[in-house]
Amino acid sequence: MTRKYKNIVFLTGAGISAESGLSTFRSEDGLWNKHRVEDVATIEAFYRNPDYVHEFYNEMRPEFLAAQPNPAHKAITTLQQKYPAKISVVTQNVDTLHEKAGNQNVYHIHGQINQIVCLNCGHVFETWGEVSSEDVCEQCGAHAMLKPNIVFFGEGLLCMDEVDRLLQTCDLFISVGTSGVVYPAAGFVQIAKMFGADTYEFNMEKTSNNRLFDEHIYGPAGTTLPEFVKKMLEEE
Ligand code: BV8
Repeated sequence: MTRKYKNIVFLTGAGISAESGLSTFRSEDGLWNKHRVEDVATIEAFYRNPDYVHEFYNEMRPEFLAAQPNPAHKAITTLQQKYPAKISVVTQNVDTLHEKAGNQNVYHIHGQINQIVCLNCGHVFETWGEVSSEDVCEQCGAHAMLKPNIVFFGEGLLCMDEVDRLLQTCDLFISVGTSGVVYPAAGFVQIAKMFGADTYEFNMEKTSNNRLFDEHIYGPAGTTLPEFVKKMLEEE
């Protein structure tokens, strides 16, 4: 790696939080093997049975609140503090481990588990507690209109205007811990590549997007990403 980068974009998935003890989605013991996606993570499921979906996220919140960032999250903070470039984190994760690690410029394109949105007025508020369809919106008072501020299948992504701009101006695109099966996030590497970025994939194994990356670094991100950042800073 000899190029001096000016605009770096990380795309992270559940794999970067695996070493913090949070389940991924599509591994053998993943979240989606315990629940049918269509029962908990689609907008139709939410309208069909809001309390079943609320319960799914109510149960997840305490674990997410207790989880601590691992060396992979912290390596991004180190790079942001020491490498002279604009470094952004586009995450599919709904946990707050990037923030807990001190990462800046974090964009949660699939939302956040500690945020609730009112479908009546659009007000977003934070809570780590339980939510049900009985609750009313603190802003407009609407009843039974609160939804986890999480992007379900069939819903548009958040922060996409900013993310599009980042992808079109980045010269280094680093994917960490995502299986590359959920769109449009899985297509971000193609946009970055089209605009001239070098592309790196950090994973435990080959992913469906494998051929779109210039470099592949296999192994647990808690080990491989700190090593990569150390090397980048040595060459700086
Ligand atoms: C949209 C919310 C339009 C819940 C999530 C047919 C073809 C193509 C696309 C589609 C299609 N039919 C429908 C679609 C679109 C659909 C989609 O992509 N479906 C796929 C499944 C076929 N996408 C959507 O619906 C999106 N919306 O398109 O809207 C639109 C536009 C405008 C207006 C209206 C509508 C919405 C997508 C978001 C869905 N919500 N989650 C929740 O998070 O609780 S997706 C869910 O998957 C999570 O958000 C998660 O972040 C995301 C991706 O999963 P990963 O993070 O990659 O996790 P996974 O377990 O899969 O992989 C972990 C990886 O880590 C593995 O590779 C593993 O090897 C690696 N790993 C593990 N440990 C480590 C590690 N790596 C390194 N170190 C380790 N230690």
